[in-house]
Amino acid sequence: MTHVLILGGTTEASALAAALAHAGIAATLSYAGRVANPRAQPVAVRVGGFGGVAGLVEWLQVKRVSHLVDATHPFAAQMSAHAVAAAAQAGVPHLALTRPAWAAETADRWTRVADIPAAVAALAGGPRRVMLALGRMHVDAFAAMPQHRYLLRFVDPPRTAIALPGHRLVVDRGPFTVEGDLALLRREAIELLVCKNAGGSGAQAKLIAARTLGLPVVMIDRPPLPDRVEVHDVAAVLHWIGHAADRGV
Ligand code: 3Y8
Ligand code: NAP
Repeated sequence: MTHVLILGGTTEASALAAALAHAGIAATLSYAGRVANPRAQPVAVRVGGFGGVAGLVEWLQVKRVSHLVDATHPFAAQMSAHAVAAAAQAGVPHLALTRPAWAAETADRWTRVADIPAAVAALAGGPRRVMLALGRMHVDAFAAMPQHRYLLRFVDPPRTAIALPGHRLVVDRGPFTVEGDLALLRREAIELLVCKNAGGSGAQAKLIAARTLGLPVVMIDRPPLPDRVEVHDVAAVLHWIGHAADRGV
């Protein structure tokens, strides 16, 4: 009996859920519970942490999961490490559905940095109008560079005060559009963009808009992820599920 667990929270996870629902393959999409109203899905949804690797192993066993697809965001490194470990312990086939990292094009003015602290350090210097397109989780680190005027974009209104003097906040969820992000960067007279190398299409609009406006970008490289088999499209996942089923898993 096939039951696919999708670790979600990305455009690709939603596309996979739609394909599995269309194919009539039983699936559950899992959210961490980070935002108030995660996108509705055409498959069963569960929300919240599993309780570490042990909790995920138990969930895989109790729910008789036949295939685990990690379709989380490339910066969800802890979830991805837990998924590899739990799948191995539970003997459940594991596949990652990811999107290739963005690569700078000739017109791009990227400064690549390794992580959030390096992105903060890259903002040393005189005051500028900076868009932090990082969501809510890492904003406080930028209080170390209070000289800038920051534009923030969150999925949900903040639950606590934002420790950044002189910030503007936009509450909006992607996927975003190039025209929408062009208008935003122009309206806010943004001079520098800080973002993660998420890859994919859902977060890419701001990069295309920055390129159009000739804006510099501080690009945060992805954290290290465990070794695993990765595919970049839904069709490859469906094939894997079909093929894995042939192996009687
Ligand atoms: C909860 C579930 C789908 C998935 C859509 C993608 C695209 C739109 C663009 C900017 C960058 C950012 C952020 C972003 C994008 C997609 C994708 C993506 C970036 C939702 C969602 C959940 C989250 C969690 C949220 C984080 C935050 C990051 C905002 C759903 C909407 C900045 C990542 O408030 C919080 O705690 C938010 C936390 C993790 C990063 C952060 O550090 O704050 N995503 N985003 C998932 C869960 O609970 O498990 O409602 O759809 C999903 C999406 N957000 O199905 O269409 O595929 O990446 N998400 C980044 O890429 O830098 C916004 O503003 O330009
Ligand atoms: P993370 O730091 O890698 O994971 C921290 C803990 O959150 C995990 O150990 C797990 O808790 C729980 N968790 C994470 N993703 C989960 C999921 N899909 N289902 C159930 N539990 C989950 O994760 P994160 O970076 O906070 O990302 C959380 C969610 O937001 C993920 O769904 C991710 O795809 C999505 N997202 C993240 C980003 C980003 O920039 N980080 C961007 C877009 C979307 P337990 O240990 O208790 O199991």
